[in-house]
Amino acid sequence: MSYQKSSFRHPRLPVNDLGLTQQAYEGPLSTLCAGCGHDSIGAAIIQACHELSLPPHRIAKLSGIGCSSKAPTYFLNKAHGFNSVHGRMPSIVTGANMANKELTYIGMSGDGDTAAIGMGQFAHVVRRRLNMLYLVANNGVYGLTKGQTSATADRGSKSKKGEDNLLEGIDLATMAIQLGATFVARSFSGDKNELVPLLKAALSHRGFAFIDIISPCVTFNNHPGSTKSYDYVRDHIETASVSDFVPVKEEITSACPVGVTCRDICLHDGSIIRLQQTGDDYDPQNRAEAISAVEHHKAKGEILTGLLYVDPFAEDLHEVLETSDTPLNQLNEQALCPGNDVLQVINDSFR
Ligand SMILES: Cc1ncc(C[n+]2csc(CCOP(=O)(O)OP(=O)(O)O)c2C)c(N)n1
Ligand code: SF4
Ligand SMILES: [Mg+2]
Repeated sequence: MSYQKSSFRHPRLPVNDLGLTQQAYEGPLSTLCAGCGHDSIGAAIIQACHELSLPPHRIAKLSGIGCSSKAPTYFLNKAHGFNSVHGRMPSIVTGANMANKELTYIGMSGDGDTAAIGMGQFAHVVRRRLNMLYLVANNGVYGLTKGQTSATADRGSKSKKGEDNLLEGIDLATMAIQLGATFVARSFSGDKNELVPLLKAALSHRGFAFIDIISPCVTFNNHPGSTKSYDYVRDHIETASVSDFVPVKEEITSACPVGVTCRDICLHDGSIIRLQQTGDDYDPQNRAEAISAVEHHKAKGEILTGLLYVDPFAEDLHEVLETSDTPLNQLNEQALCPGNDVLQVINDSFR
């Protein structure tokens, strides 16, 4: 169900390179609970896609089942959309991406959708390095089905009724790094300043980009004792590196602040991720270091956010499989059925 949203916007709203205001990237009014982190993620996606000047109709948003998977309804109204079965978004996005490599693919999932029923699918889409942005809106509960503890809930955190979670939580970010993701970050729905540049960098990355976004559920998991509440996350965040994203068209004008070390990582299209190193000299291009840094901070009760790992020049699945440059729906009959002579050559090659 969706309600009417006023279409009035200030006439002097800024436009992007396509001449579009942010309104062209919005969706209908959200029916999620007021204050749900998932809507803040939606707002960050709208801002990131607008600032990158992505044509909205060249984006495909896909999801599974859950409040998080319902959230794409409320952004990118003009994009292609597919709300799939619980935990099955990776299969659908793989099929769509293999058939048409020209769209920008955004998969939105939840911690239940990915870390439980969809875990097998998640592992393989990461391993295949599909060229997409995979987001998990991680609230530590099954929000849609009224707040059962999920597989990402931290050991020792308490449910709303006060029960201890006795089991170890799954860390999807370290898992994604281990499984071969080539861009991995963690962020917080309540920190747009960090999230928007990460989304822009992830959308510009060629290969499998994963962002684990802690996204509090205000209805079932925002109490004292929860480690996915707004208060807890704000008090325990440690940033690996503050990142800024400079698209290929723009000149880098911002100088590094005095006393801060900056590291620029150039992506395949020439755009740049600028990292301001904080206390530790964190190297996001070192897989082993990334995993141990996440574990090290977790052991101290901290949540490490920011860009955790990136391999800017990795191959994506299309390159590995040497797929057709032309989307399948644009191949003509001659290309699809080249005739008996070509068939004969192929058959001979197997003899
Ligand atoms: C095959 C199947 N099993 C179970 C369900 C019930 N179900 C719906 S959403 C959901 C969990 C959603 O949790 P999460 O992905 O974390 O999303 P959230 O609502 O927390 O954003 C479950 C178990 C279902 N819809 N389909
Ligand atoms: S139940 Fe939780 S996750 Fe679902 S919309 Fe409400 S606050 Fe968000
Ligand atoms: Mg959840």
